[in-house]
Amino acid sequence: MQNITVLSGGMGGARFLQGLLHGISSGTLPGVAADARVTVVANTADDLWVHGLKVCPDLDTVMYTLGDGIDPERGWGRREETWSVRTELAAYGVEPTWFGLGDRDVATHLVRTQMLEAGFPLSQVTEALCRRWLSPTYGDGVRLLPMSDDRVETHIAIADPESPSGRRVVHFQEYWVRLRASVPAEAVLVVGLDQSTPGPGVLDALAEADLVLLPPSNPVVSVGTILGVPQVREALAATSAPVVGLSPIVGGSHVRGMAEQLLGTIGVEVSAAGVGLHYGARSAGGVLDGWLVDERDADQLGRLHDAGLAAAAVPLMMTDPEATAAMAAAAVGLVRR
Ligand code: FO1
Repeated sequence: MQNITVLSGGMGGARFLQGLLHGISSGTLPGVAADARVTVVANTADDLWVHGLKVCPDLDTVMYTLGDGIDPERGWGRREETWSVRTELAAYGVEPTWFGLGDRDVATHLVRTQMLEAGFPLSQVTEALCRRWLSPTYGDGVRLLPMSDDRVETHIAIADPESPSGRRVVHFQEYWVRLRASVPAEAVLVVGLDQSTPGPGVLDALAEADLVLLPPSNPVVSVGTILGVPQVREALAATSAPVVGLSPIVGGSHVRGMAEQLLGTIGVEVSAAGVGLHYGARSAGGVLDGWLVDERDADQLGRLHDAGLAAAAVPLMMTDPEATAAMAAAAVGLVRR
């Protein structure tokens, strides 16, 4: 198995990629060559223009995590970070103060914003940033592709008694960072998604893959948005590669983030089987061939098998790269011909 394509959000996807790459380099993935290449197709709908800078949280979390620049506790932004710019902006009373940019992180956004304003597409900007963060460690073994070069942004409709419609819409980052997903999301609106085109290399990465993996990223606002880019679903349905996902819901709730809230919003059962059935079996018009659930959810395997999915129950806690590599090995093993 030479080419593995991963559809990734931020923290969950980045942590899974760490384990996948650990498994590849240590030769513990059945049938996967030690020089297998990984292409990451990352969600860009969490992106935000703030203080005149383009911030791409999921791209940066993958890039910093694989480049060992991530702050391991936060799961986003840089390790050994300082916050002088954030403090100075707040001293000027400049909003939003609820979204913090670290000083080191600001340099990434300055480089990205300058390149975008010079006319480079996000895919080429990302490639340039990855020459610093990924190439020294992985050479051309890892590629990070934005799902699209077009502007796509997730917004959330929340209740607002003051407004005539009884609702108002906030950017996903405000919903998550300022509101901590503490109020019901009445609707998820991904602005620009229907008009977006897959970024350069994305459709080829799906068509030429020997394996496609859906890590335990948010099935609504991360993997869900990638699947919503026109032509991506069709490419998944058409690829000769097996497609395997890992459940982000364990024991009925998300491990981290706000998947629970958003699954409810789109009417999907908050369970390991619920998400697997939501993605659906390729044999029934969905996108999956296999689905891994945590051991605690083994009682849900029957529903998945009935839906035409290969399924197994394995430990799904990404506690360290070895544990995560075992999850990746289980995913490969599930569909190995
Ligand atoms: N998350 C927070 O909880 N608070 C922040 O102030 C914050 C700032 C931030 C800046 C850059 C960046 O790349 C990510 C940042 N995040 C912050 C995390 C971000 O909300 C998440 O990484 C994703 O968007 C959700 O998956």
